[in-house]
Amino acid sequence: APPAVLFDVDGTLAETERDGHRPAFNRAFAEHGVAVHWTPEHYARLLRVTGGRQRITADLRTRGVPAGEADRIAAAVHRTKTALFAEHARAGTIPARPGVRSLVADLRRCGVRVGVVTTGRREWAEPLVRHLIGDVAGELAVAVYGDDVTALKPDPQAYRRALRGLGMPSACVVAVEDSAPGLQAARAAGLVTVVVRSEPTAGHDVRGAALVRDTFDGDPPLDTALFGRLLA
Ligand code: XBP
Ligand code: MG
Repeated sequence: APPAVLFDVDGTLAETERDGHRPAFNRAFAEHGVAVHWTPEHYARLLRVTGGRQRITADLRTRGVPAGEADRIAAAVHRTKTALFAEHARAGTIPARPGVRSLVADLRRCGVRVGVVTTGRREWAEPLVRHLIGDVAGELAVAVYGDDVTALKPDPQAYRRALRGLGMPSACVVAVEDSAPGLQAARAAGLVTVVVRSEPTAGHDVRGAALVRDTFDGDPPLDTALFGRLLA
């Protein structure tokens, strides 16, 4: 069996984008009097830019807002978005993707260490992860957030940090991701990666994944034995 499995958060543990992040961005735009509203279709394209603040800046730039002003607006709007989504996450009402909890339970029963690697902000990600699969004070072996790194996914920095936290070489660890940038980050850190595609990442190029699924349920089941075979 693999000694550790590292899970991405957004799109992997939960479908956070559609009912979570996107409405929070839109509410934050409205609160700041910024005349921008992201539709699901537009937002799916914007997900190519990782990091919420960077995503806002990129969108404003395409609307002709000068760089300095775009950065300033993005910082303010993103602060509000982060607070709004953190409140949502703390309420504990965001469900895990079907099959996630049973996979994590199976891994733990077999002695596999479980961690999370996200480049989203700690302010919302920590409470969300706590409700879904626990925290580092309890059952999580390691947790890396966007605040812990200087370069977001697809940069491998967050995964390298998690490996240091685990004290394990990449050869003993499987990553679970839903997106192309996440897969690139994990692969660049040397990890065997399982991709379970989510709603907004259905069309992503995920070549290089050891296994690609559209759901956590399915045949053969994603379990400790299957993850172990991927490392063998
Ligand atoms: C998720 C993201 C994040 C969230 C927003 O990517 O791209 O930017 O959409 O989070 P991944 P913040 O699943 O690969 O981690 O607003 O906190 O940046
Ligand atoms: Mg993701």
